Amino acid sequence: MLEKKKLELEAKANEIRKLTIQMIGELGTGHIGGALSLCEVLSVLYFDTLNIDPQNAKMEDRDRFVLSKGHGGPALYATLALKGFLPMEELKTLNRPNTKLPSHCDMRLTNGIDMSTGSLGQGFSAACGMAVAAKLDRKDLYIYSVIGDGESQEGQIWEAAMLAGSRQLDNFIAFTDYNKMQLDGYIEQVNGLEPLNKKWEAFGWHVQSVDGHNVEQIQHAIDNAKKIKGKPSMILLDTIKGMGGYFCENLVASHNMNITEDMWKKAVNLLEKEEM
Ligand SMILES: Cc1ncc(C[n+]2csc(CCOP(=O)(O)OP(=O)(O)O)c2C)c(N)n1
Ligand SMILES: [Mg+2]
Repeated sequence: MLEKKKLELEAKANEIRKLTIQMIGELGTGHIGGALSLCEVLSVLYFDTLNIDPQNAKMEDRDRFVLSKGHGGPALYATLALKGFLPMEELKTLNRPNTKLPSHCDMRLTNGIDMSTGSLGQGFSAACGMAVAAKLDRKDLYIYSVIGDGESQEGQIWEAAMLAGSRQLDNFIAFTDYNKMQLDGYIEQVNGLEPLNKKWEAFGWHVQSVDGHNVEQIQHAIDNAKKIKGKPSMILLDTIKGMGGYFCENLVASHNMNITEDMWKKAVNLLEKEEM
């Protein structure tokens, strides 16, 4: 990756992170931990990978992105605003009455959202169906989806995984936000996933593991995935829940927490200082 591109994607990830902290902070509560672990993958997808057009959000042959862990919505809204799908001012309406930006993604409300999600496991199955449909229609496009590690404890994930492997959906590229925590505990204590790479491989997937906060590694893994024929791809993102928020980083309680004005403003200031 060119140095210029890398710096651009890192800067976008930082913008997404700061906006996410501000949005949830202004609201005073929300799923901050699982939103902040997504910033780098969203930056790479929206500012490098996806064939999408903010002027034509429903373009028929666009790539699709499904945030299956729908509670990460705020980070995706920040990304969509930076990309031009939403006015920036709209971010202030997060999860307020009559908003178009509910805490969990809703395709009926938000420009640029391809699937309503929040009931864990369902988004990934819908994404798998989109990949089947694209194959049947002989469309030259990719379906991307992010699932959570806690979400991977849902049986429905593995039904879709089995179908994608069996149908050899090489147009389907998925990521696991492997932040080692779910709603109220550590993944390994609640219901361990390891060896996760071998499980995906056994379901017929091509698997890669990368640092989920390194834009270069994520982009490289997507490039590799696109070269694989006859298999869907899983990219395991080694991430930190609450990444970049001084009050929530690597904290189980960051799943859904209350945030004061002091907390979010200090967090944004600290991130701005790091940029200098
Ligand atoms: C079917 C279903 N069961 C339970 C929940 C409640 N829930 C919301 S988020 C969450 C934990 C998800 O953990 P993970 O996928 O690891 O998310 P992250 O760590 O990225 O926030 C749970 C159990 C839900 N949304 N859907
Ligand atoms: Mg998790």
